Amino acid sequence: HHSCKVLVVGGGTGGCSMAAKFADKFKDQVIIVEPNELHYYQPMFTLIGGGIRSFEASKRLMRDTLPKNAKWFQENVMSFEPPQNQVTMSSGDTVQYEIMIIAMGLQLHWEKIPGLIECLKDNMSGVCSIYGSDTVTNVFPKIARTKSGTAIFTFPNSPVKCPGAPQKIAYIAEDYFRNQKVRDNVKVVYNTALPVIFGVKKYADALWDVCKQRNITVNVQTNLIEIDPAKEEAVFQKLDGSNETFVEKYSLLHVCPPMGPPDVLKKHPSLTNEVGFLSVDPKTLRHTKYSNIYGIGDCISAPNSKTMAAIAAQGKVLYKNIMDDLAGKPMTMAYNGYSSCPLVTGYRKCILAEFDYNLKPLETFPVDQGREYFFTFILKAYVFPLLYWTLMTRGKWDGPEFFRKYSSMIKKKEI
Ligand code: FAD
Ligand code: UQ1
Repeated sequence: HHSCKVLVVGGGTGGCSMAAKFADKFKDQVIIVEPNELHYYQPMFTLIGGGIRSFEASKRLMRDTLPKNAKWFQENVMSFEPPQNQVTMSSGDTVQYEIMIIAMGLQLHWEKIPGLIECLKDNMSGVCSIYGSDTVTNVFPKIARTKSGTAIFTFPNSPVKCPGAPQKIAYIAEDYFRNQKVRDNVKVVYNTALPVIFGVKKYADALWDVCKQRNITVNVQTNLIEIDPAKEEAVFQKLDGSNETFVEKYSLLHVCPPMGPPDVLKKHPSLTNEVGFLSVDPKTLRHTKYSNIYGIGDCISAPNSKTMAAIAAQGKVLYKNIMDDLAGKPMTMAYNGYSSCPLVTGYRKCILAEFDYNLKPLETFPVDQGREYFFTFILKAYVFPLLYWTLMTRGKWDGPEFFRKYSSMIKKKEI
């Protein structure tokens, strides 16, 4: 039975970066509970799917990624006992904490689409997904094999991590078909359960233009509900109130699976909101009921877009707020909902969306980021991964706020 000053549940992006920050401050007083042997840089999965980066570049040993001056238990948290400031791990051991940070991410629900799991396992089927560490390497071979028919890309009826990724892979595949001179024989379709192509109007307008120019069919309020592997047919349901279903034949089907908060969290209604996300104040990121519990990343109730870029901004706020609180001072920092999504639109271009809780653009660079650029593609493919492994996992990357302030000064001087 163990105890610590700061307990971090989950050693992914949010957990690792927060553990690193606190382990620097409180040496050997931080415990991380994380079951996985490997740590993935998930934003690279999109590029692996496009044959742009290697799977190897996306993964490291968890042991080499988590901070050395913290204690790691390679286990699952099985239950929370907040009144006792305690969690129980898979071994049956308990950990007591002064402060707990929950960073458990999202759970993928492959099982919610009948037919999906068996199709993904079948190398000969046209069904693939960049969302799983065990499915991502199959994506590029399946795209490369597609020479005719319909390539369908889906977005589910649930919150997802990196809501741009399901369409990025569509743009990359479309570009690939073009380069391979098979584009005329392949119909490219993006079917999304959402009523919009993207939540922020400025970037949505830009993406509609991309789709129109490149003859990509976009169907909104169109939700994948089943796959028939034998017939190579996907079943969709319209979410426009009619609930009508229809089938579409595919030669390639890229699926973004439904997602939701981890089951372990859902078991504890006192910790979550009505749909099972960790209930935190959207500004301070402190739990709404328990004052020594905090949350970061994909598992929290804050209504930001769930990305790594958001976590960088959240981490800065969370660290400062917890330090203030420990010092008996009021919390002074508020998270503004910053999130960012590098919308890769082809092999050499990208629209770098950045925005806040109000879905208003909040751009870093002194250019119009609603347009496609090569430099933003280079950032996404080569600079952000480097930033991640060298700075963010060590608790030393708080997002581009500093650059943003600097470039808005440049912009103002221009006027
Ligand atoms: P995760 O990093 O998923 O970590 C959660 C951790 O909690 C896991 O390691 C898990 O093992 C652990 N855990 C779960 N249950 C338990 C338990 N019971 N006990 C202990 N530990 C547990 N973001 C961007 O900013 N830009 C992008 O371009 C981008 N592209 C993406 C593309 C794809 C295909 C994907 C999948 C994601 C992308 N993201 C992107 C999103 C980004 O990767 C995630 O938002 C981020 O990694 C979430 O971090 P997290 O710490 O909340 O969760
Ligand atoms: C970011 O900070 C980040 O974390 C390393 C990402 O993760 C993959 C991102 O995709 C983006 C866009 C950012 C934001 C950074 C800049 C310079 C705009």
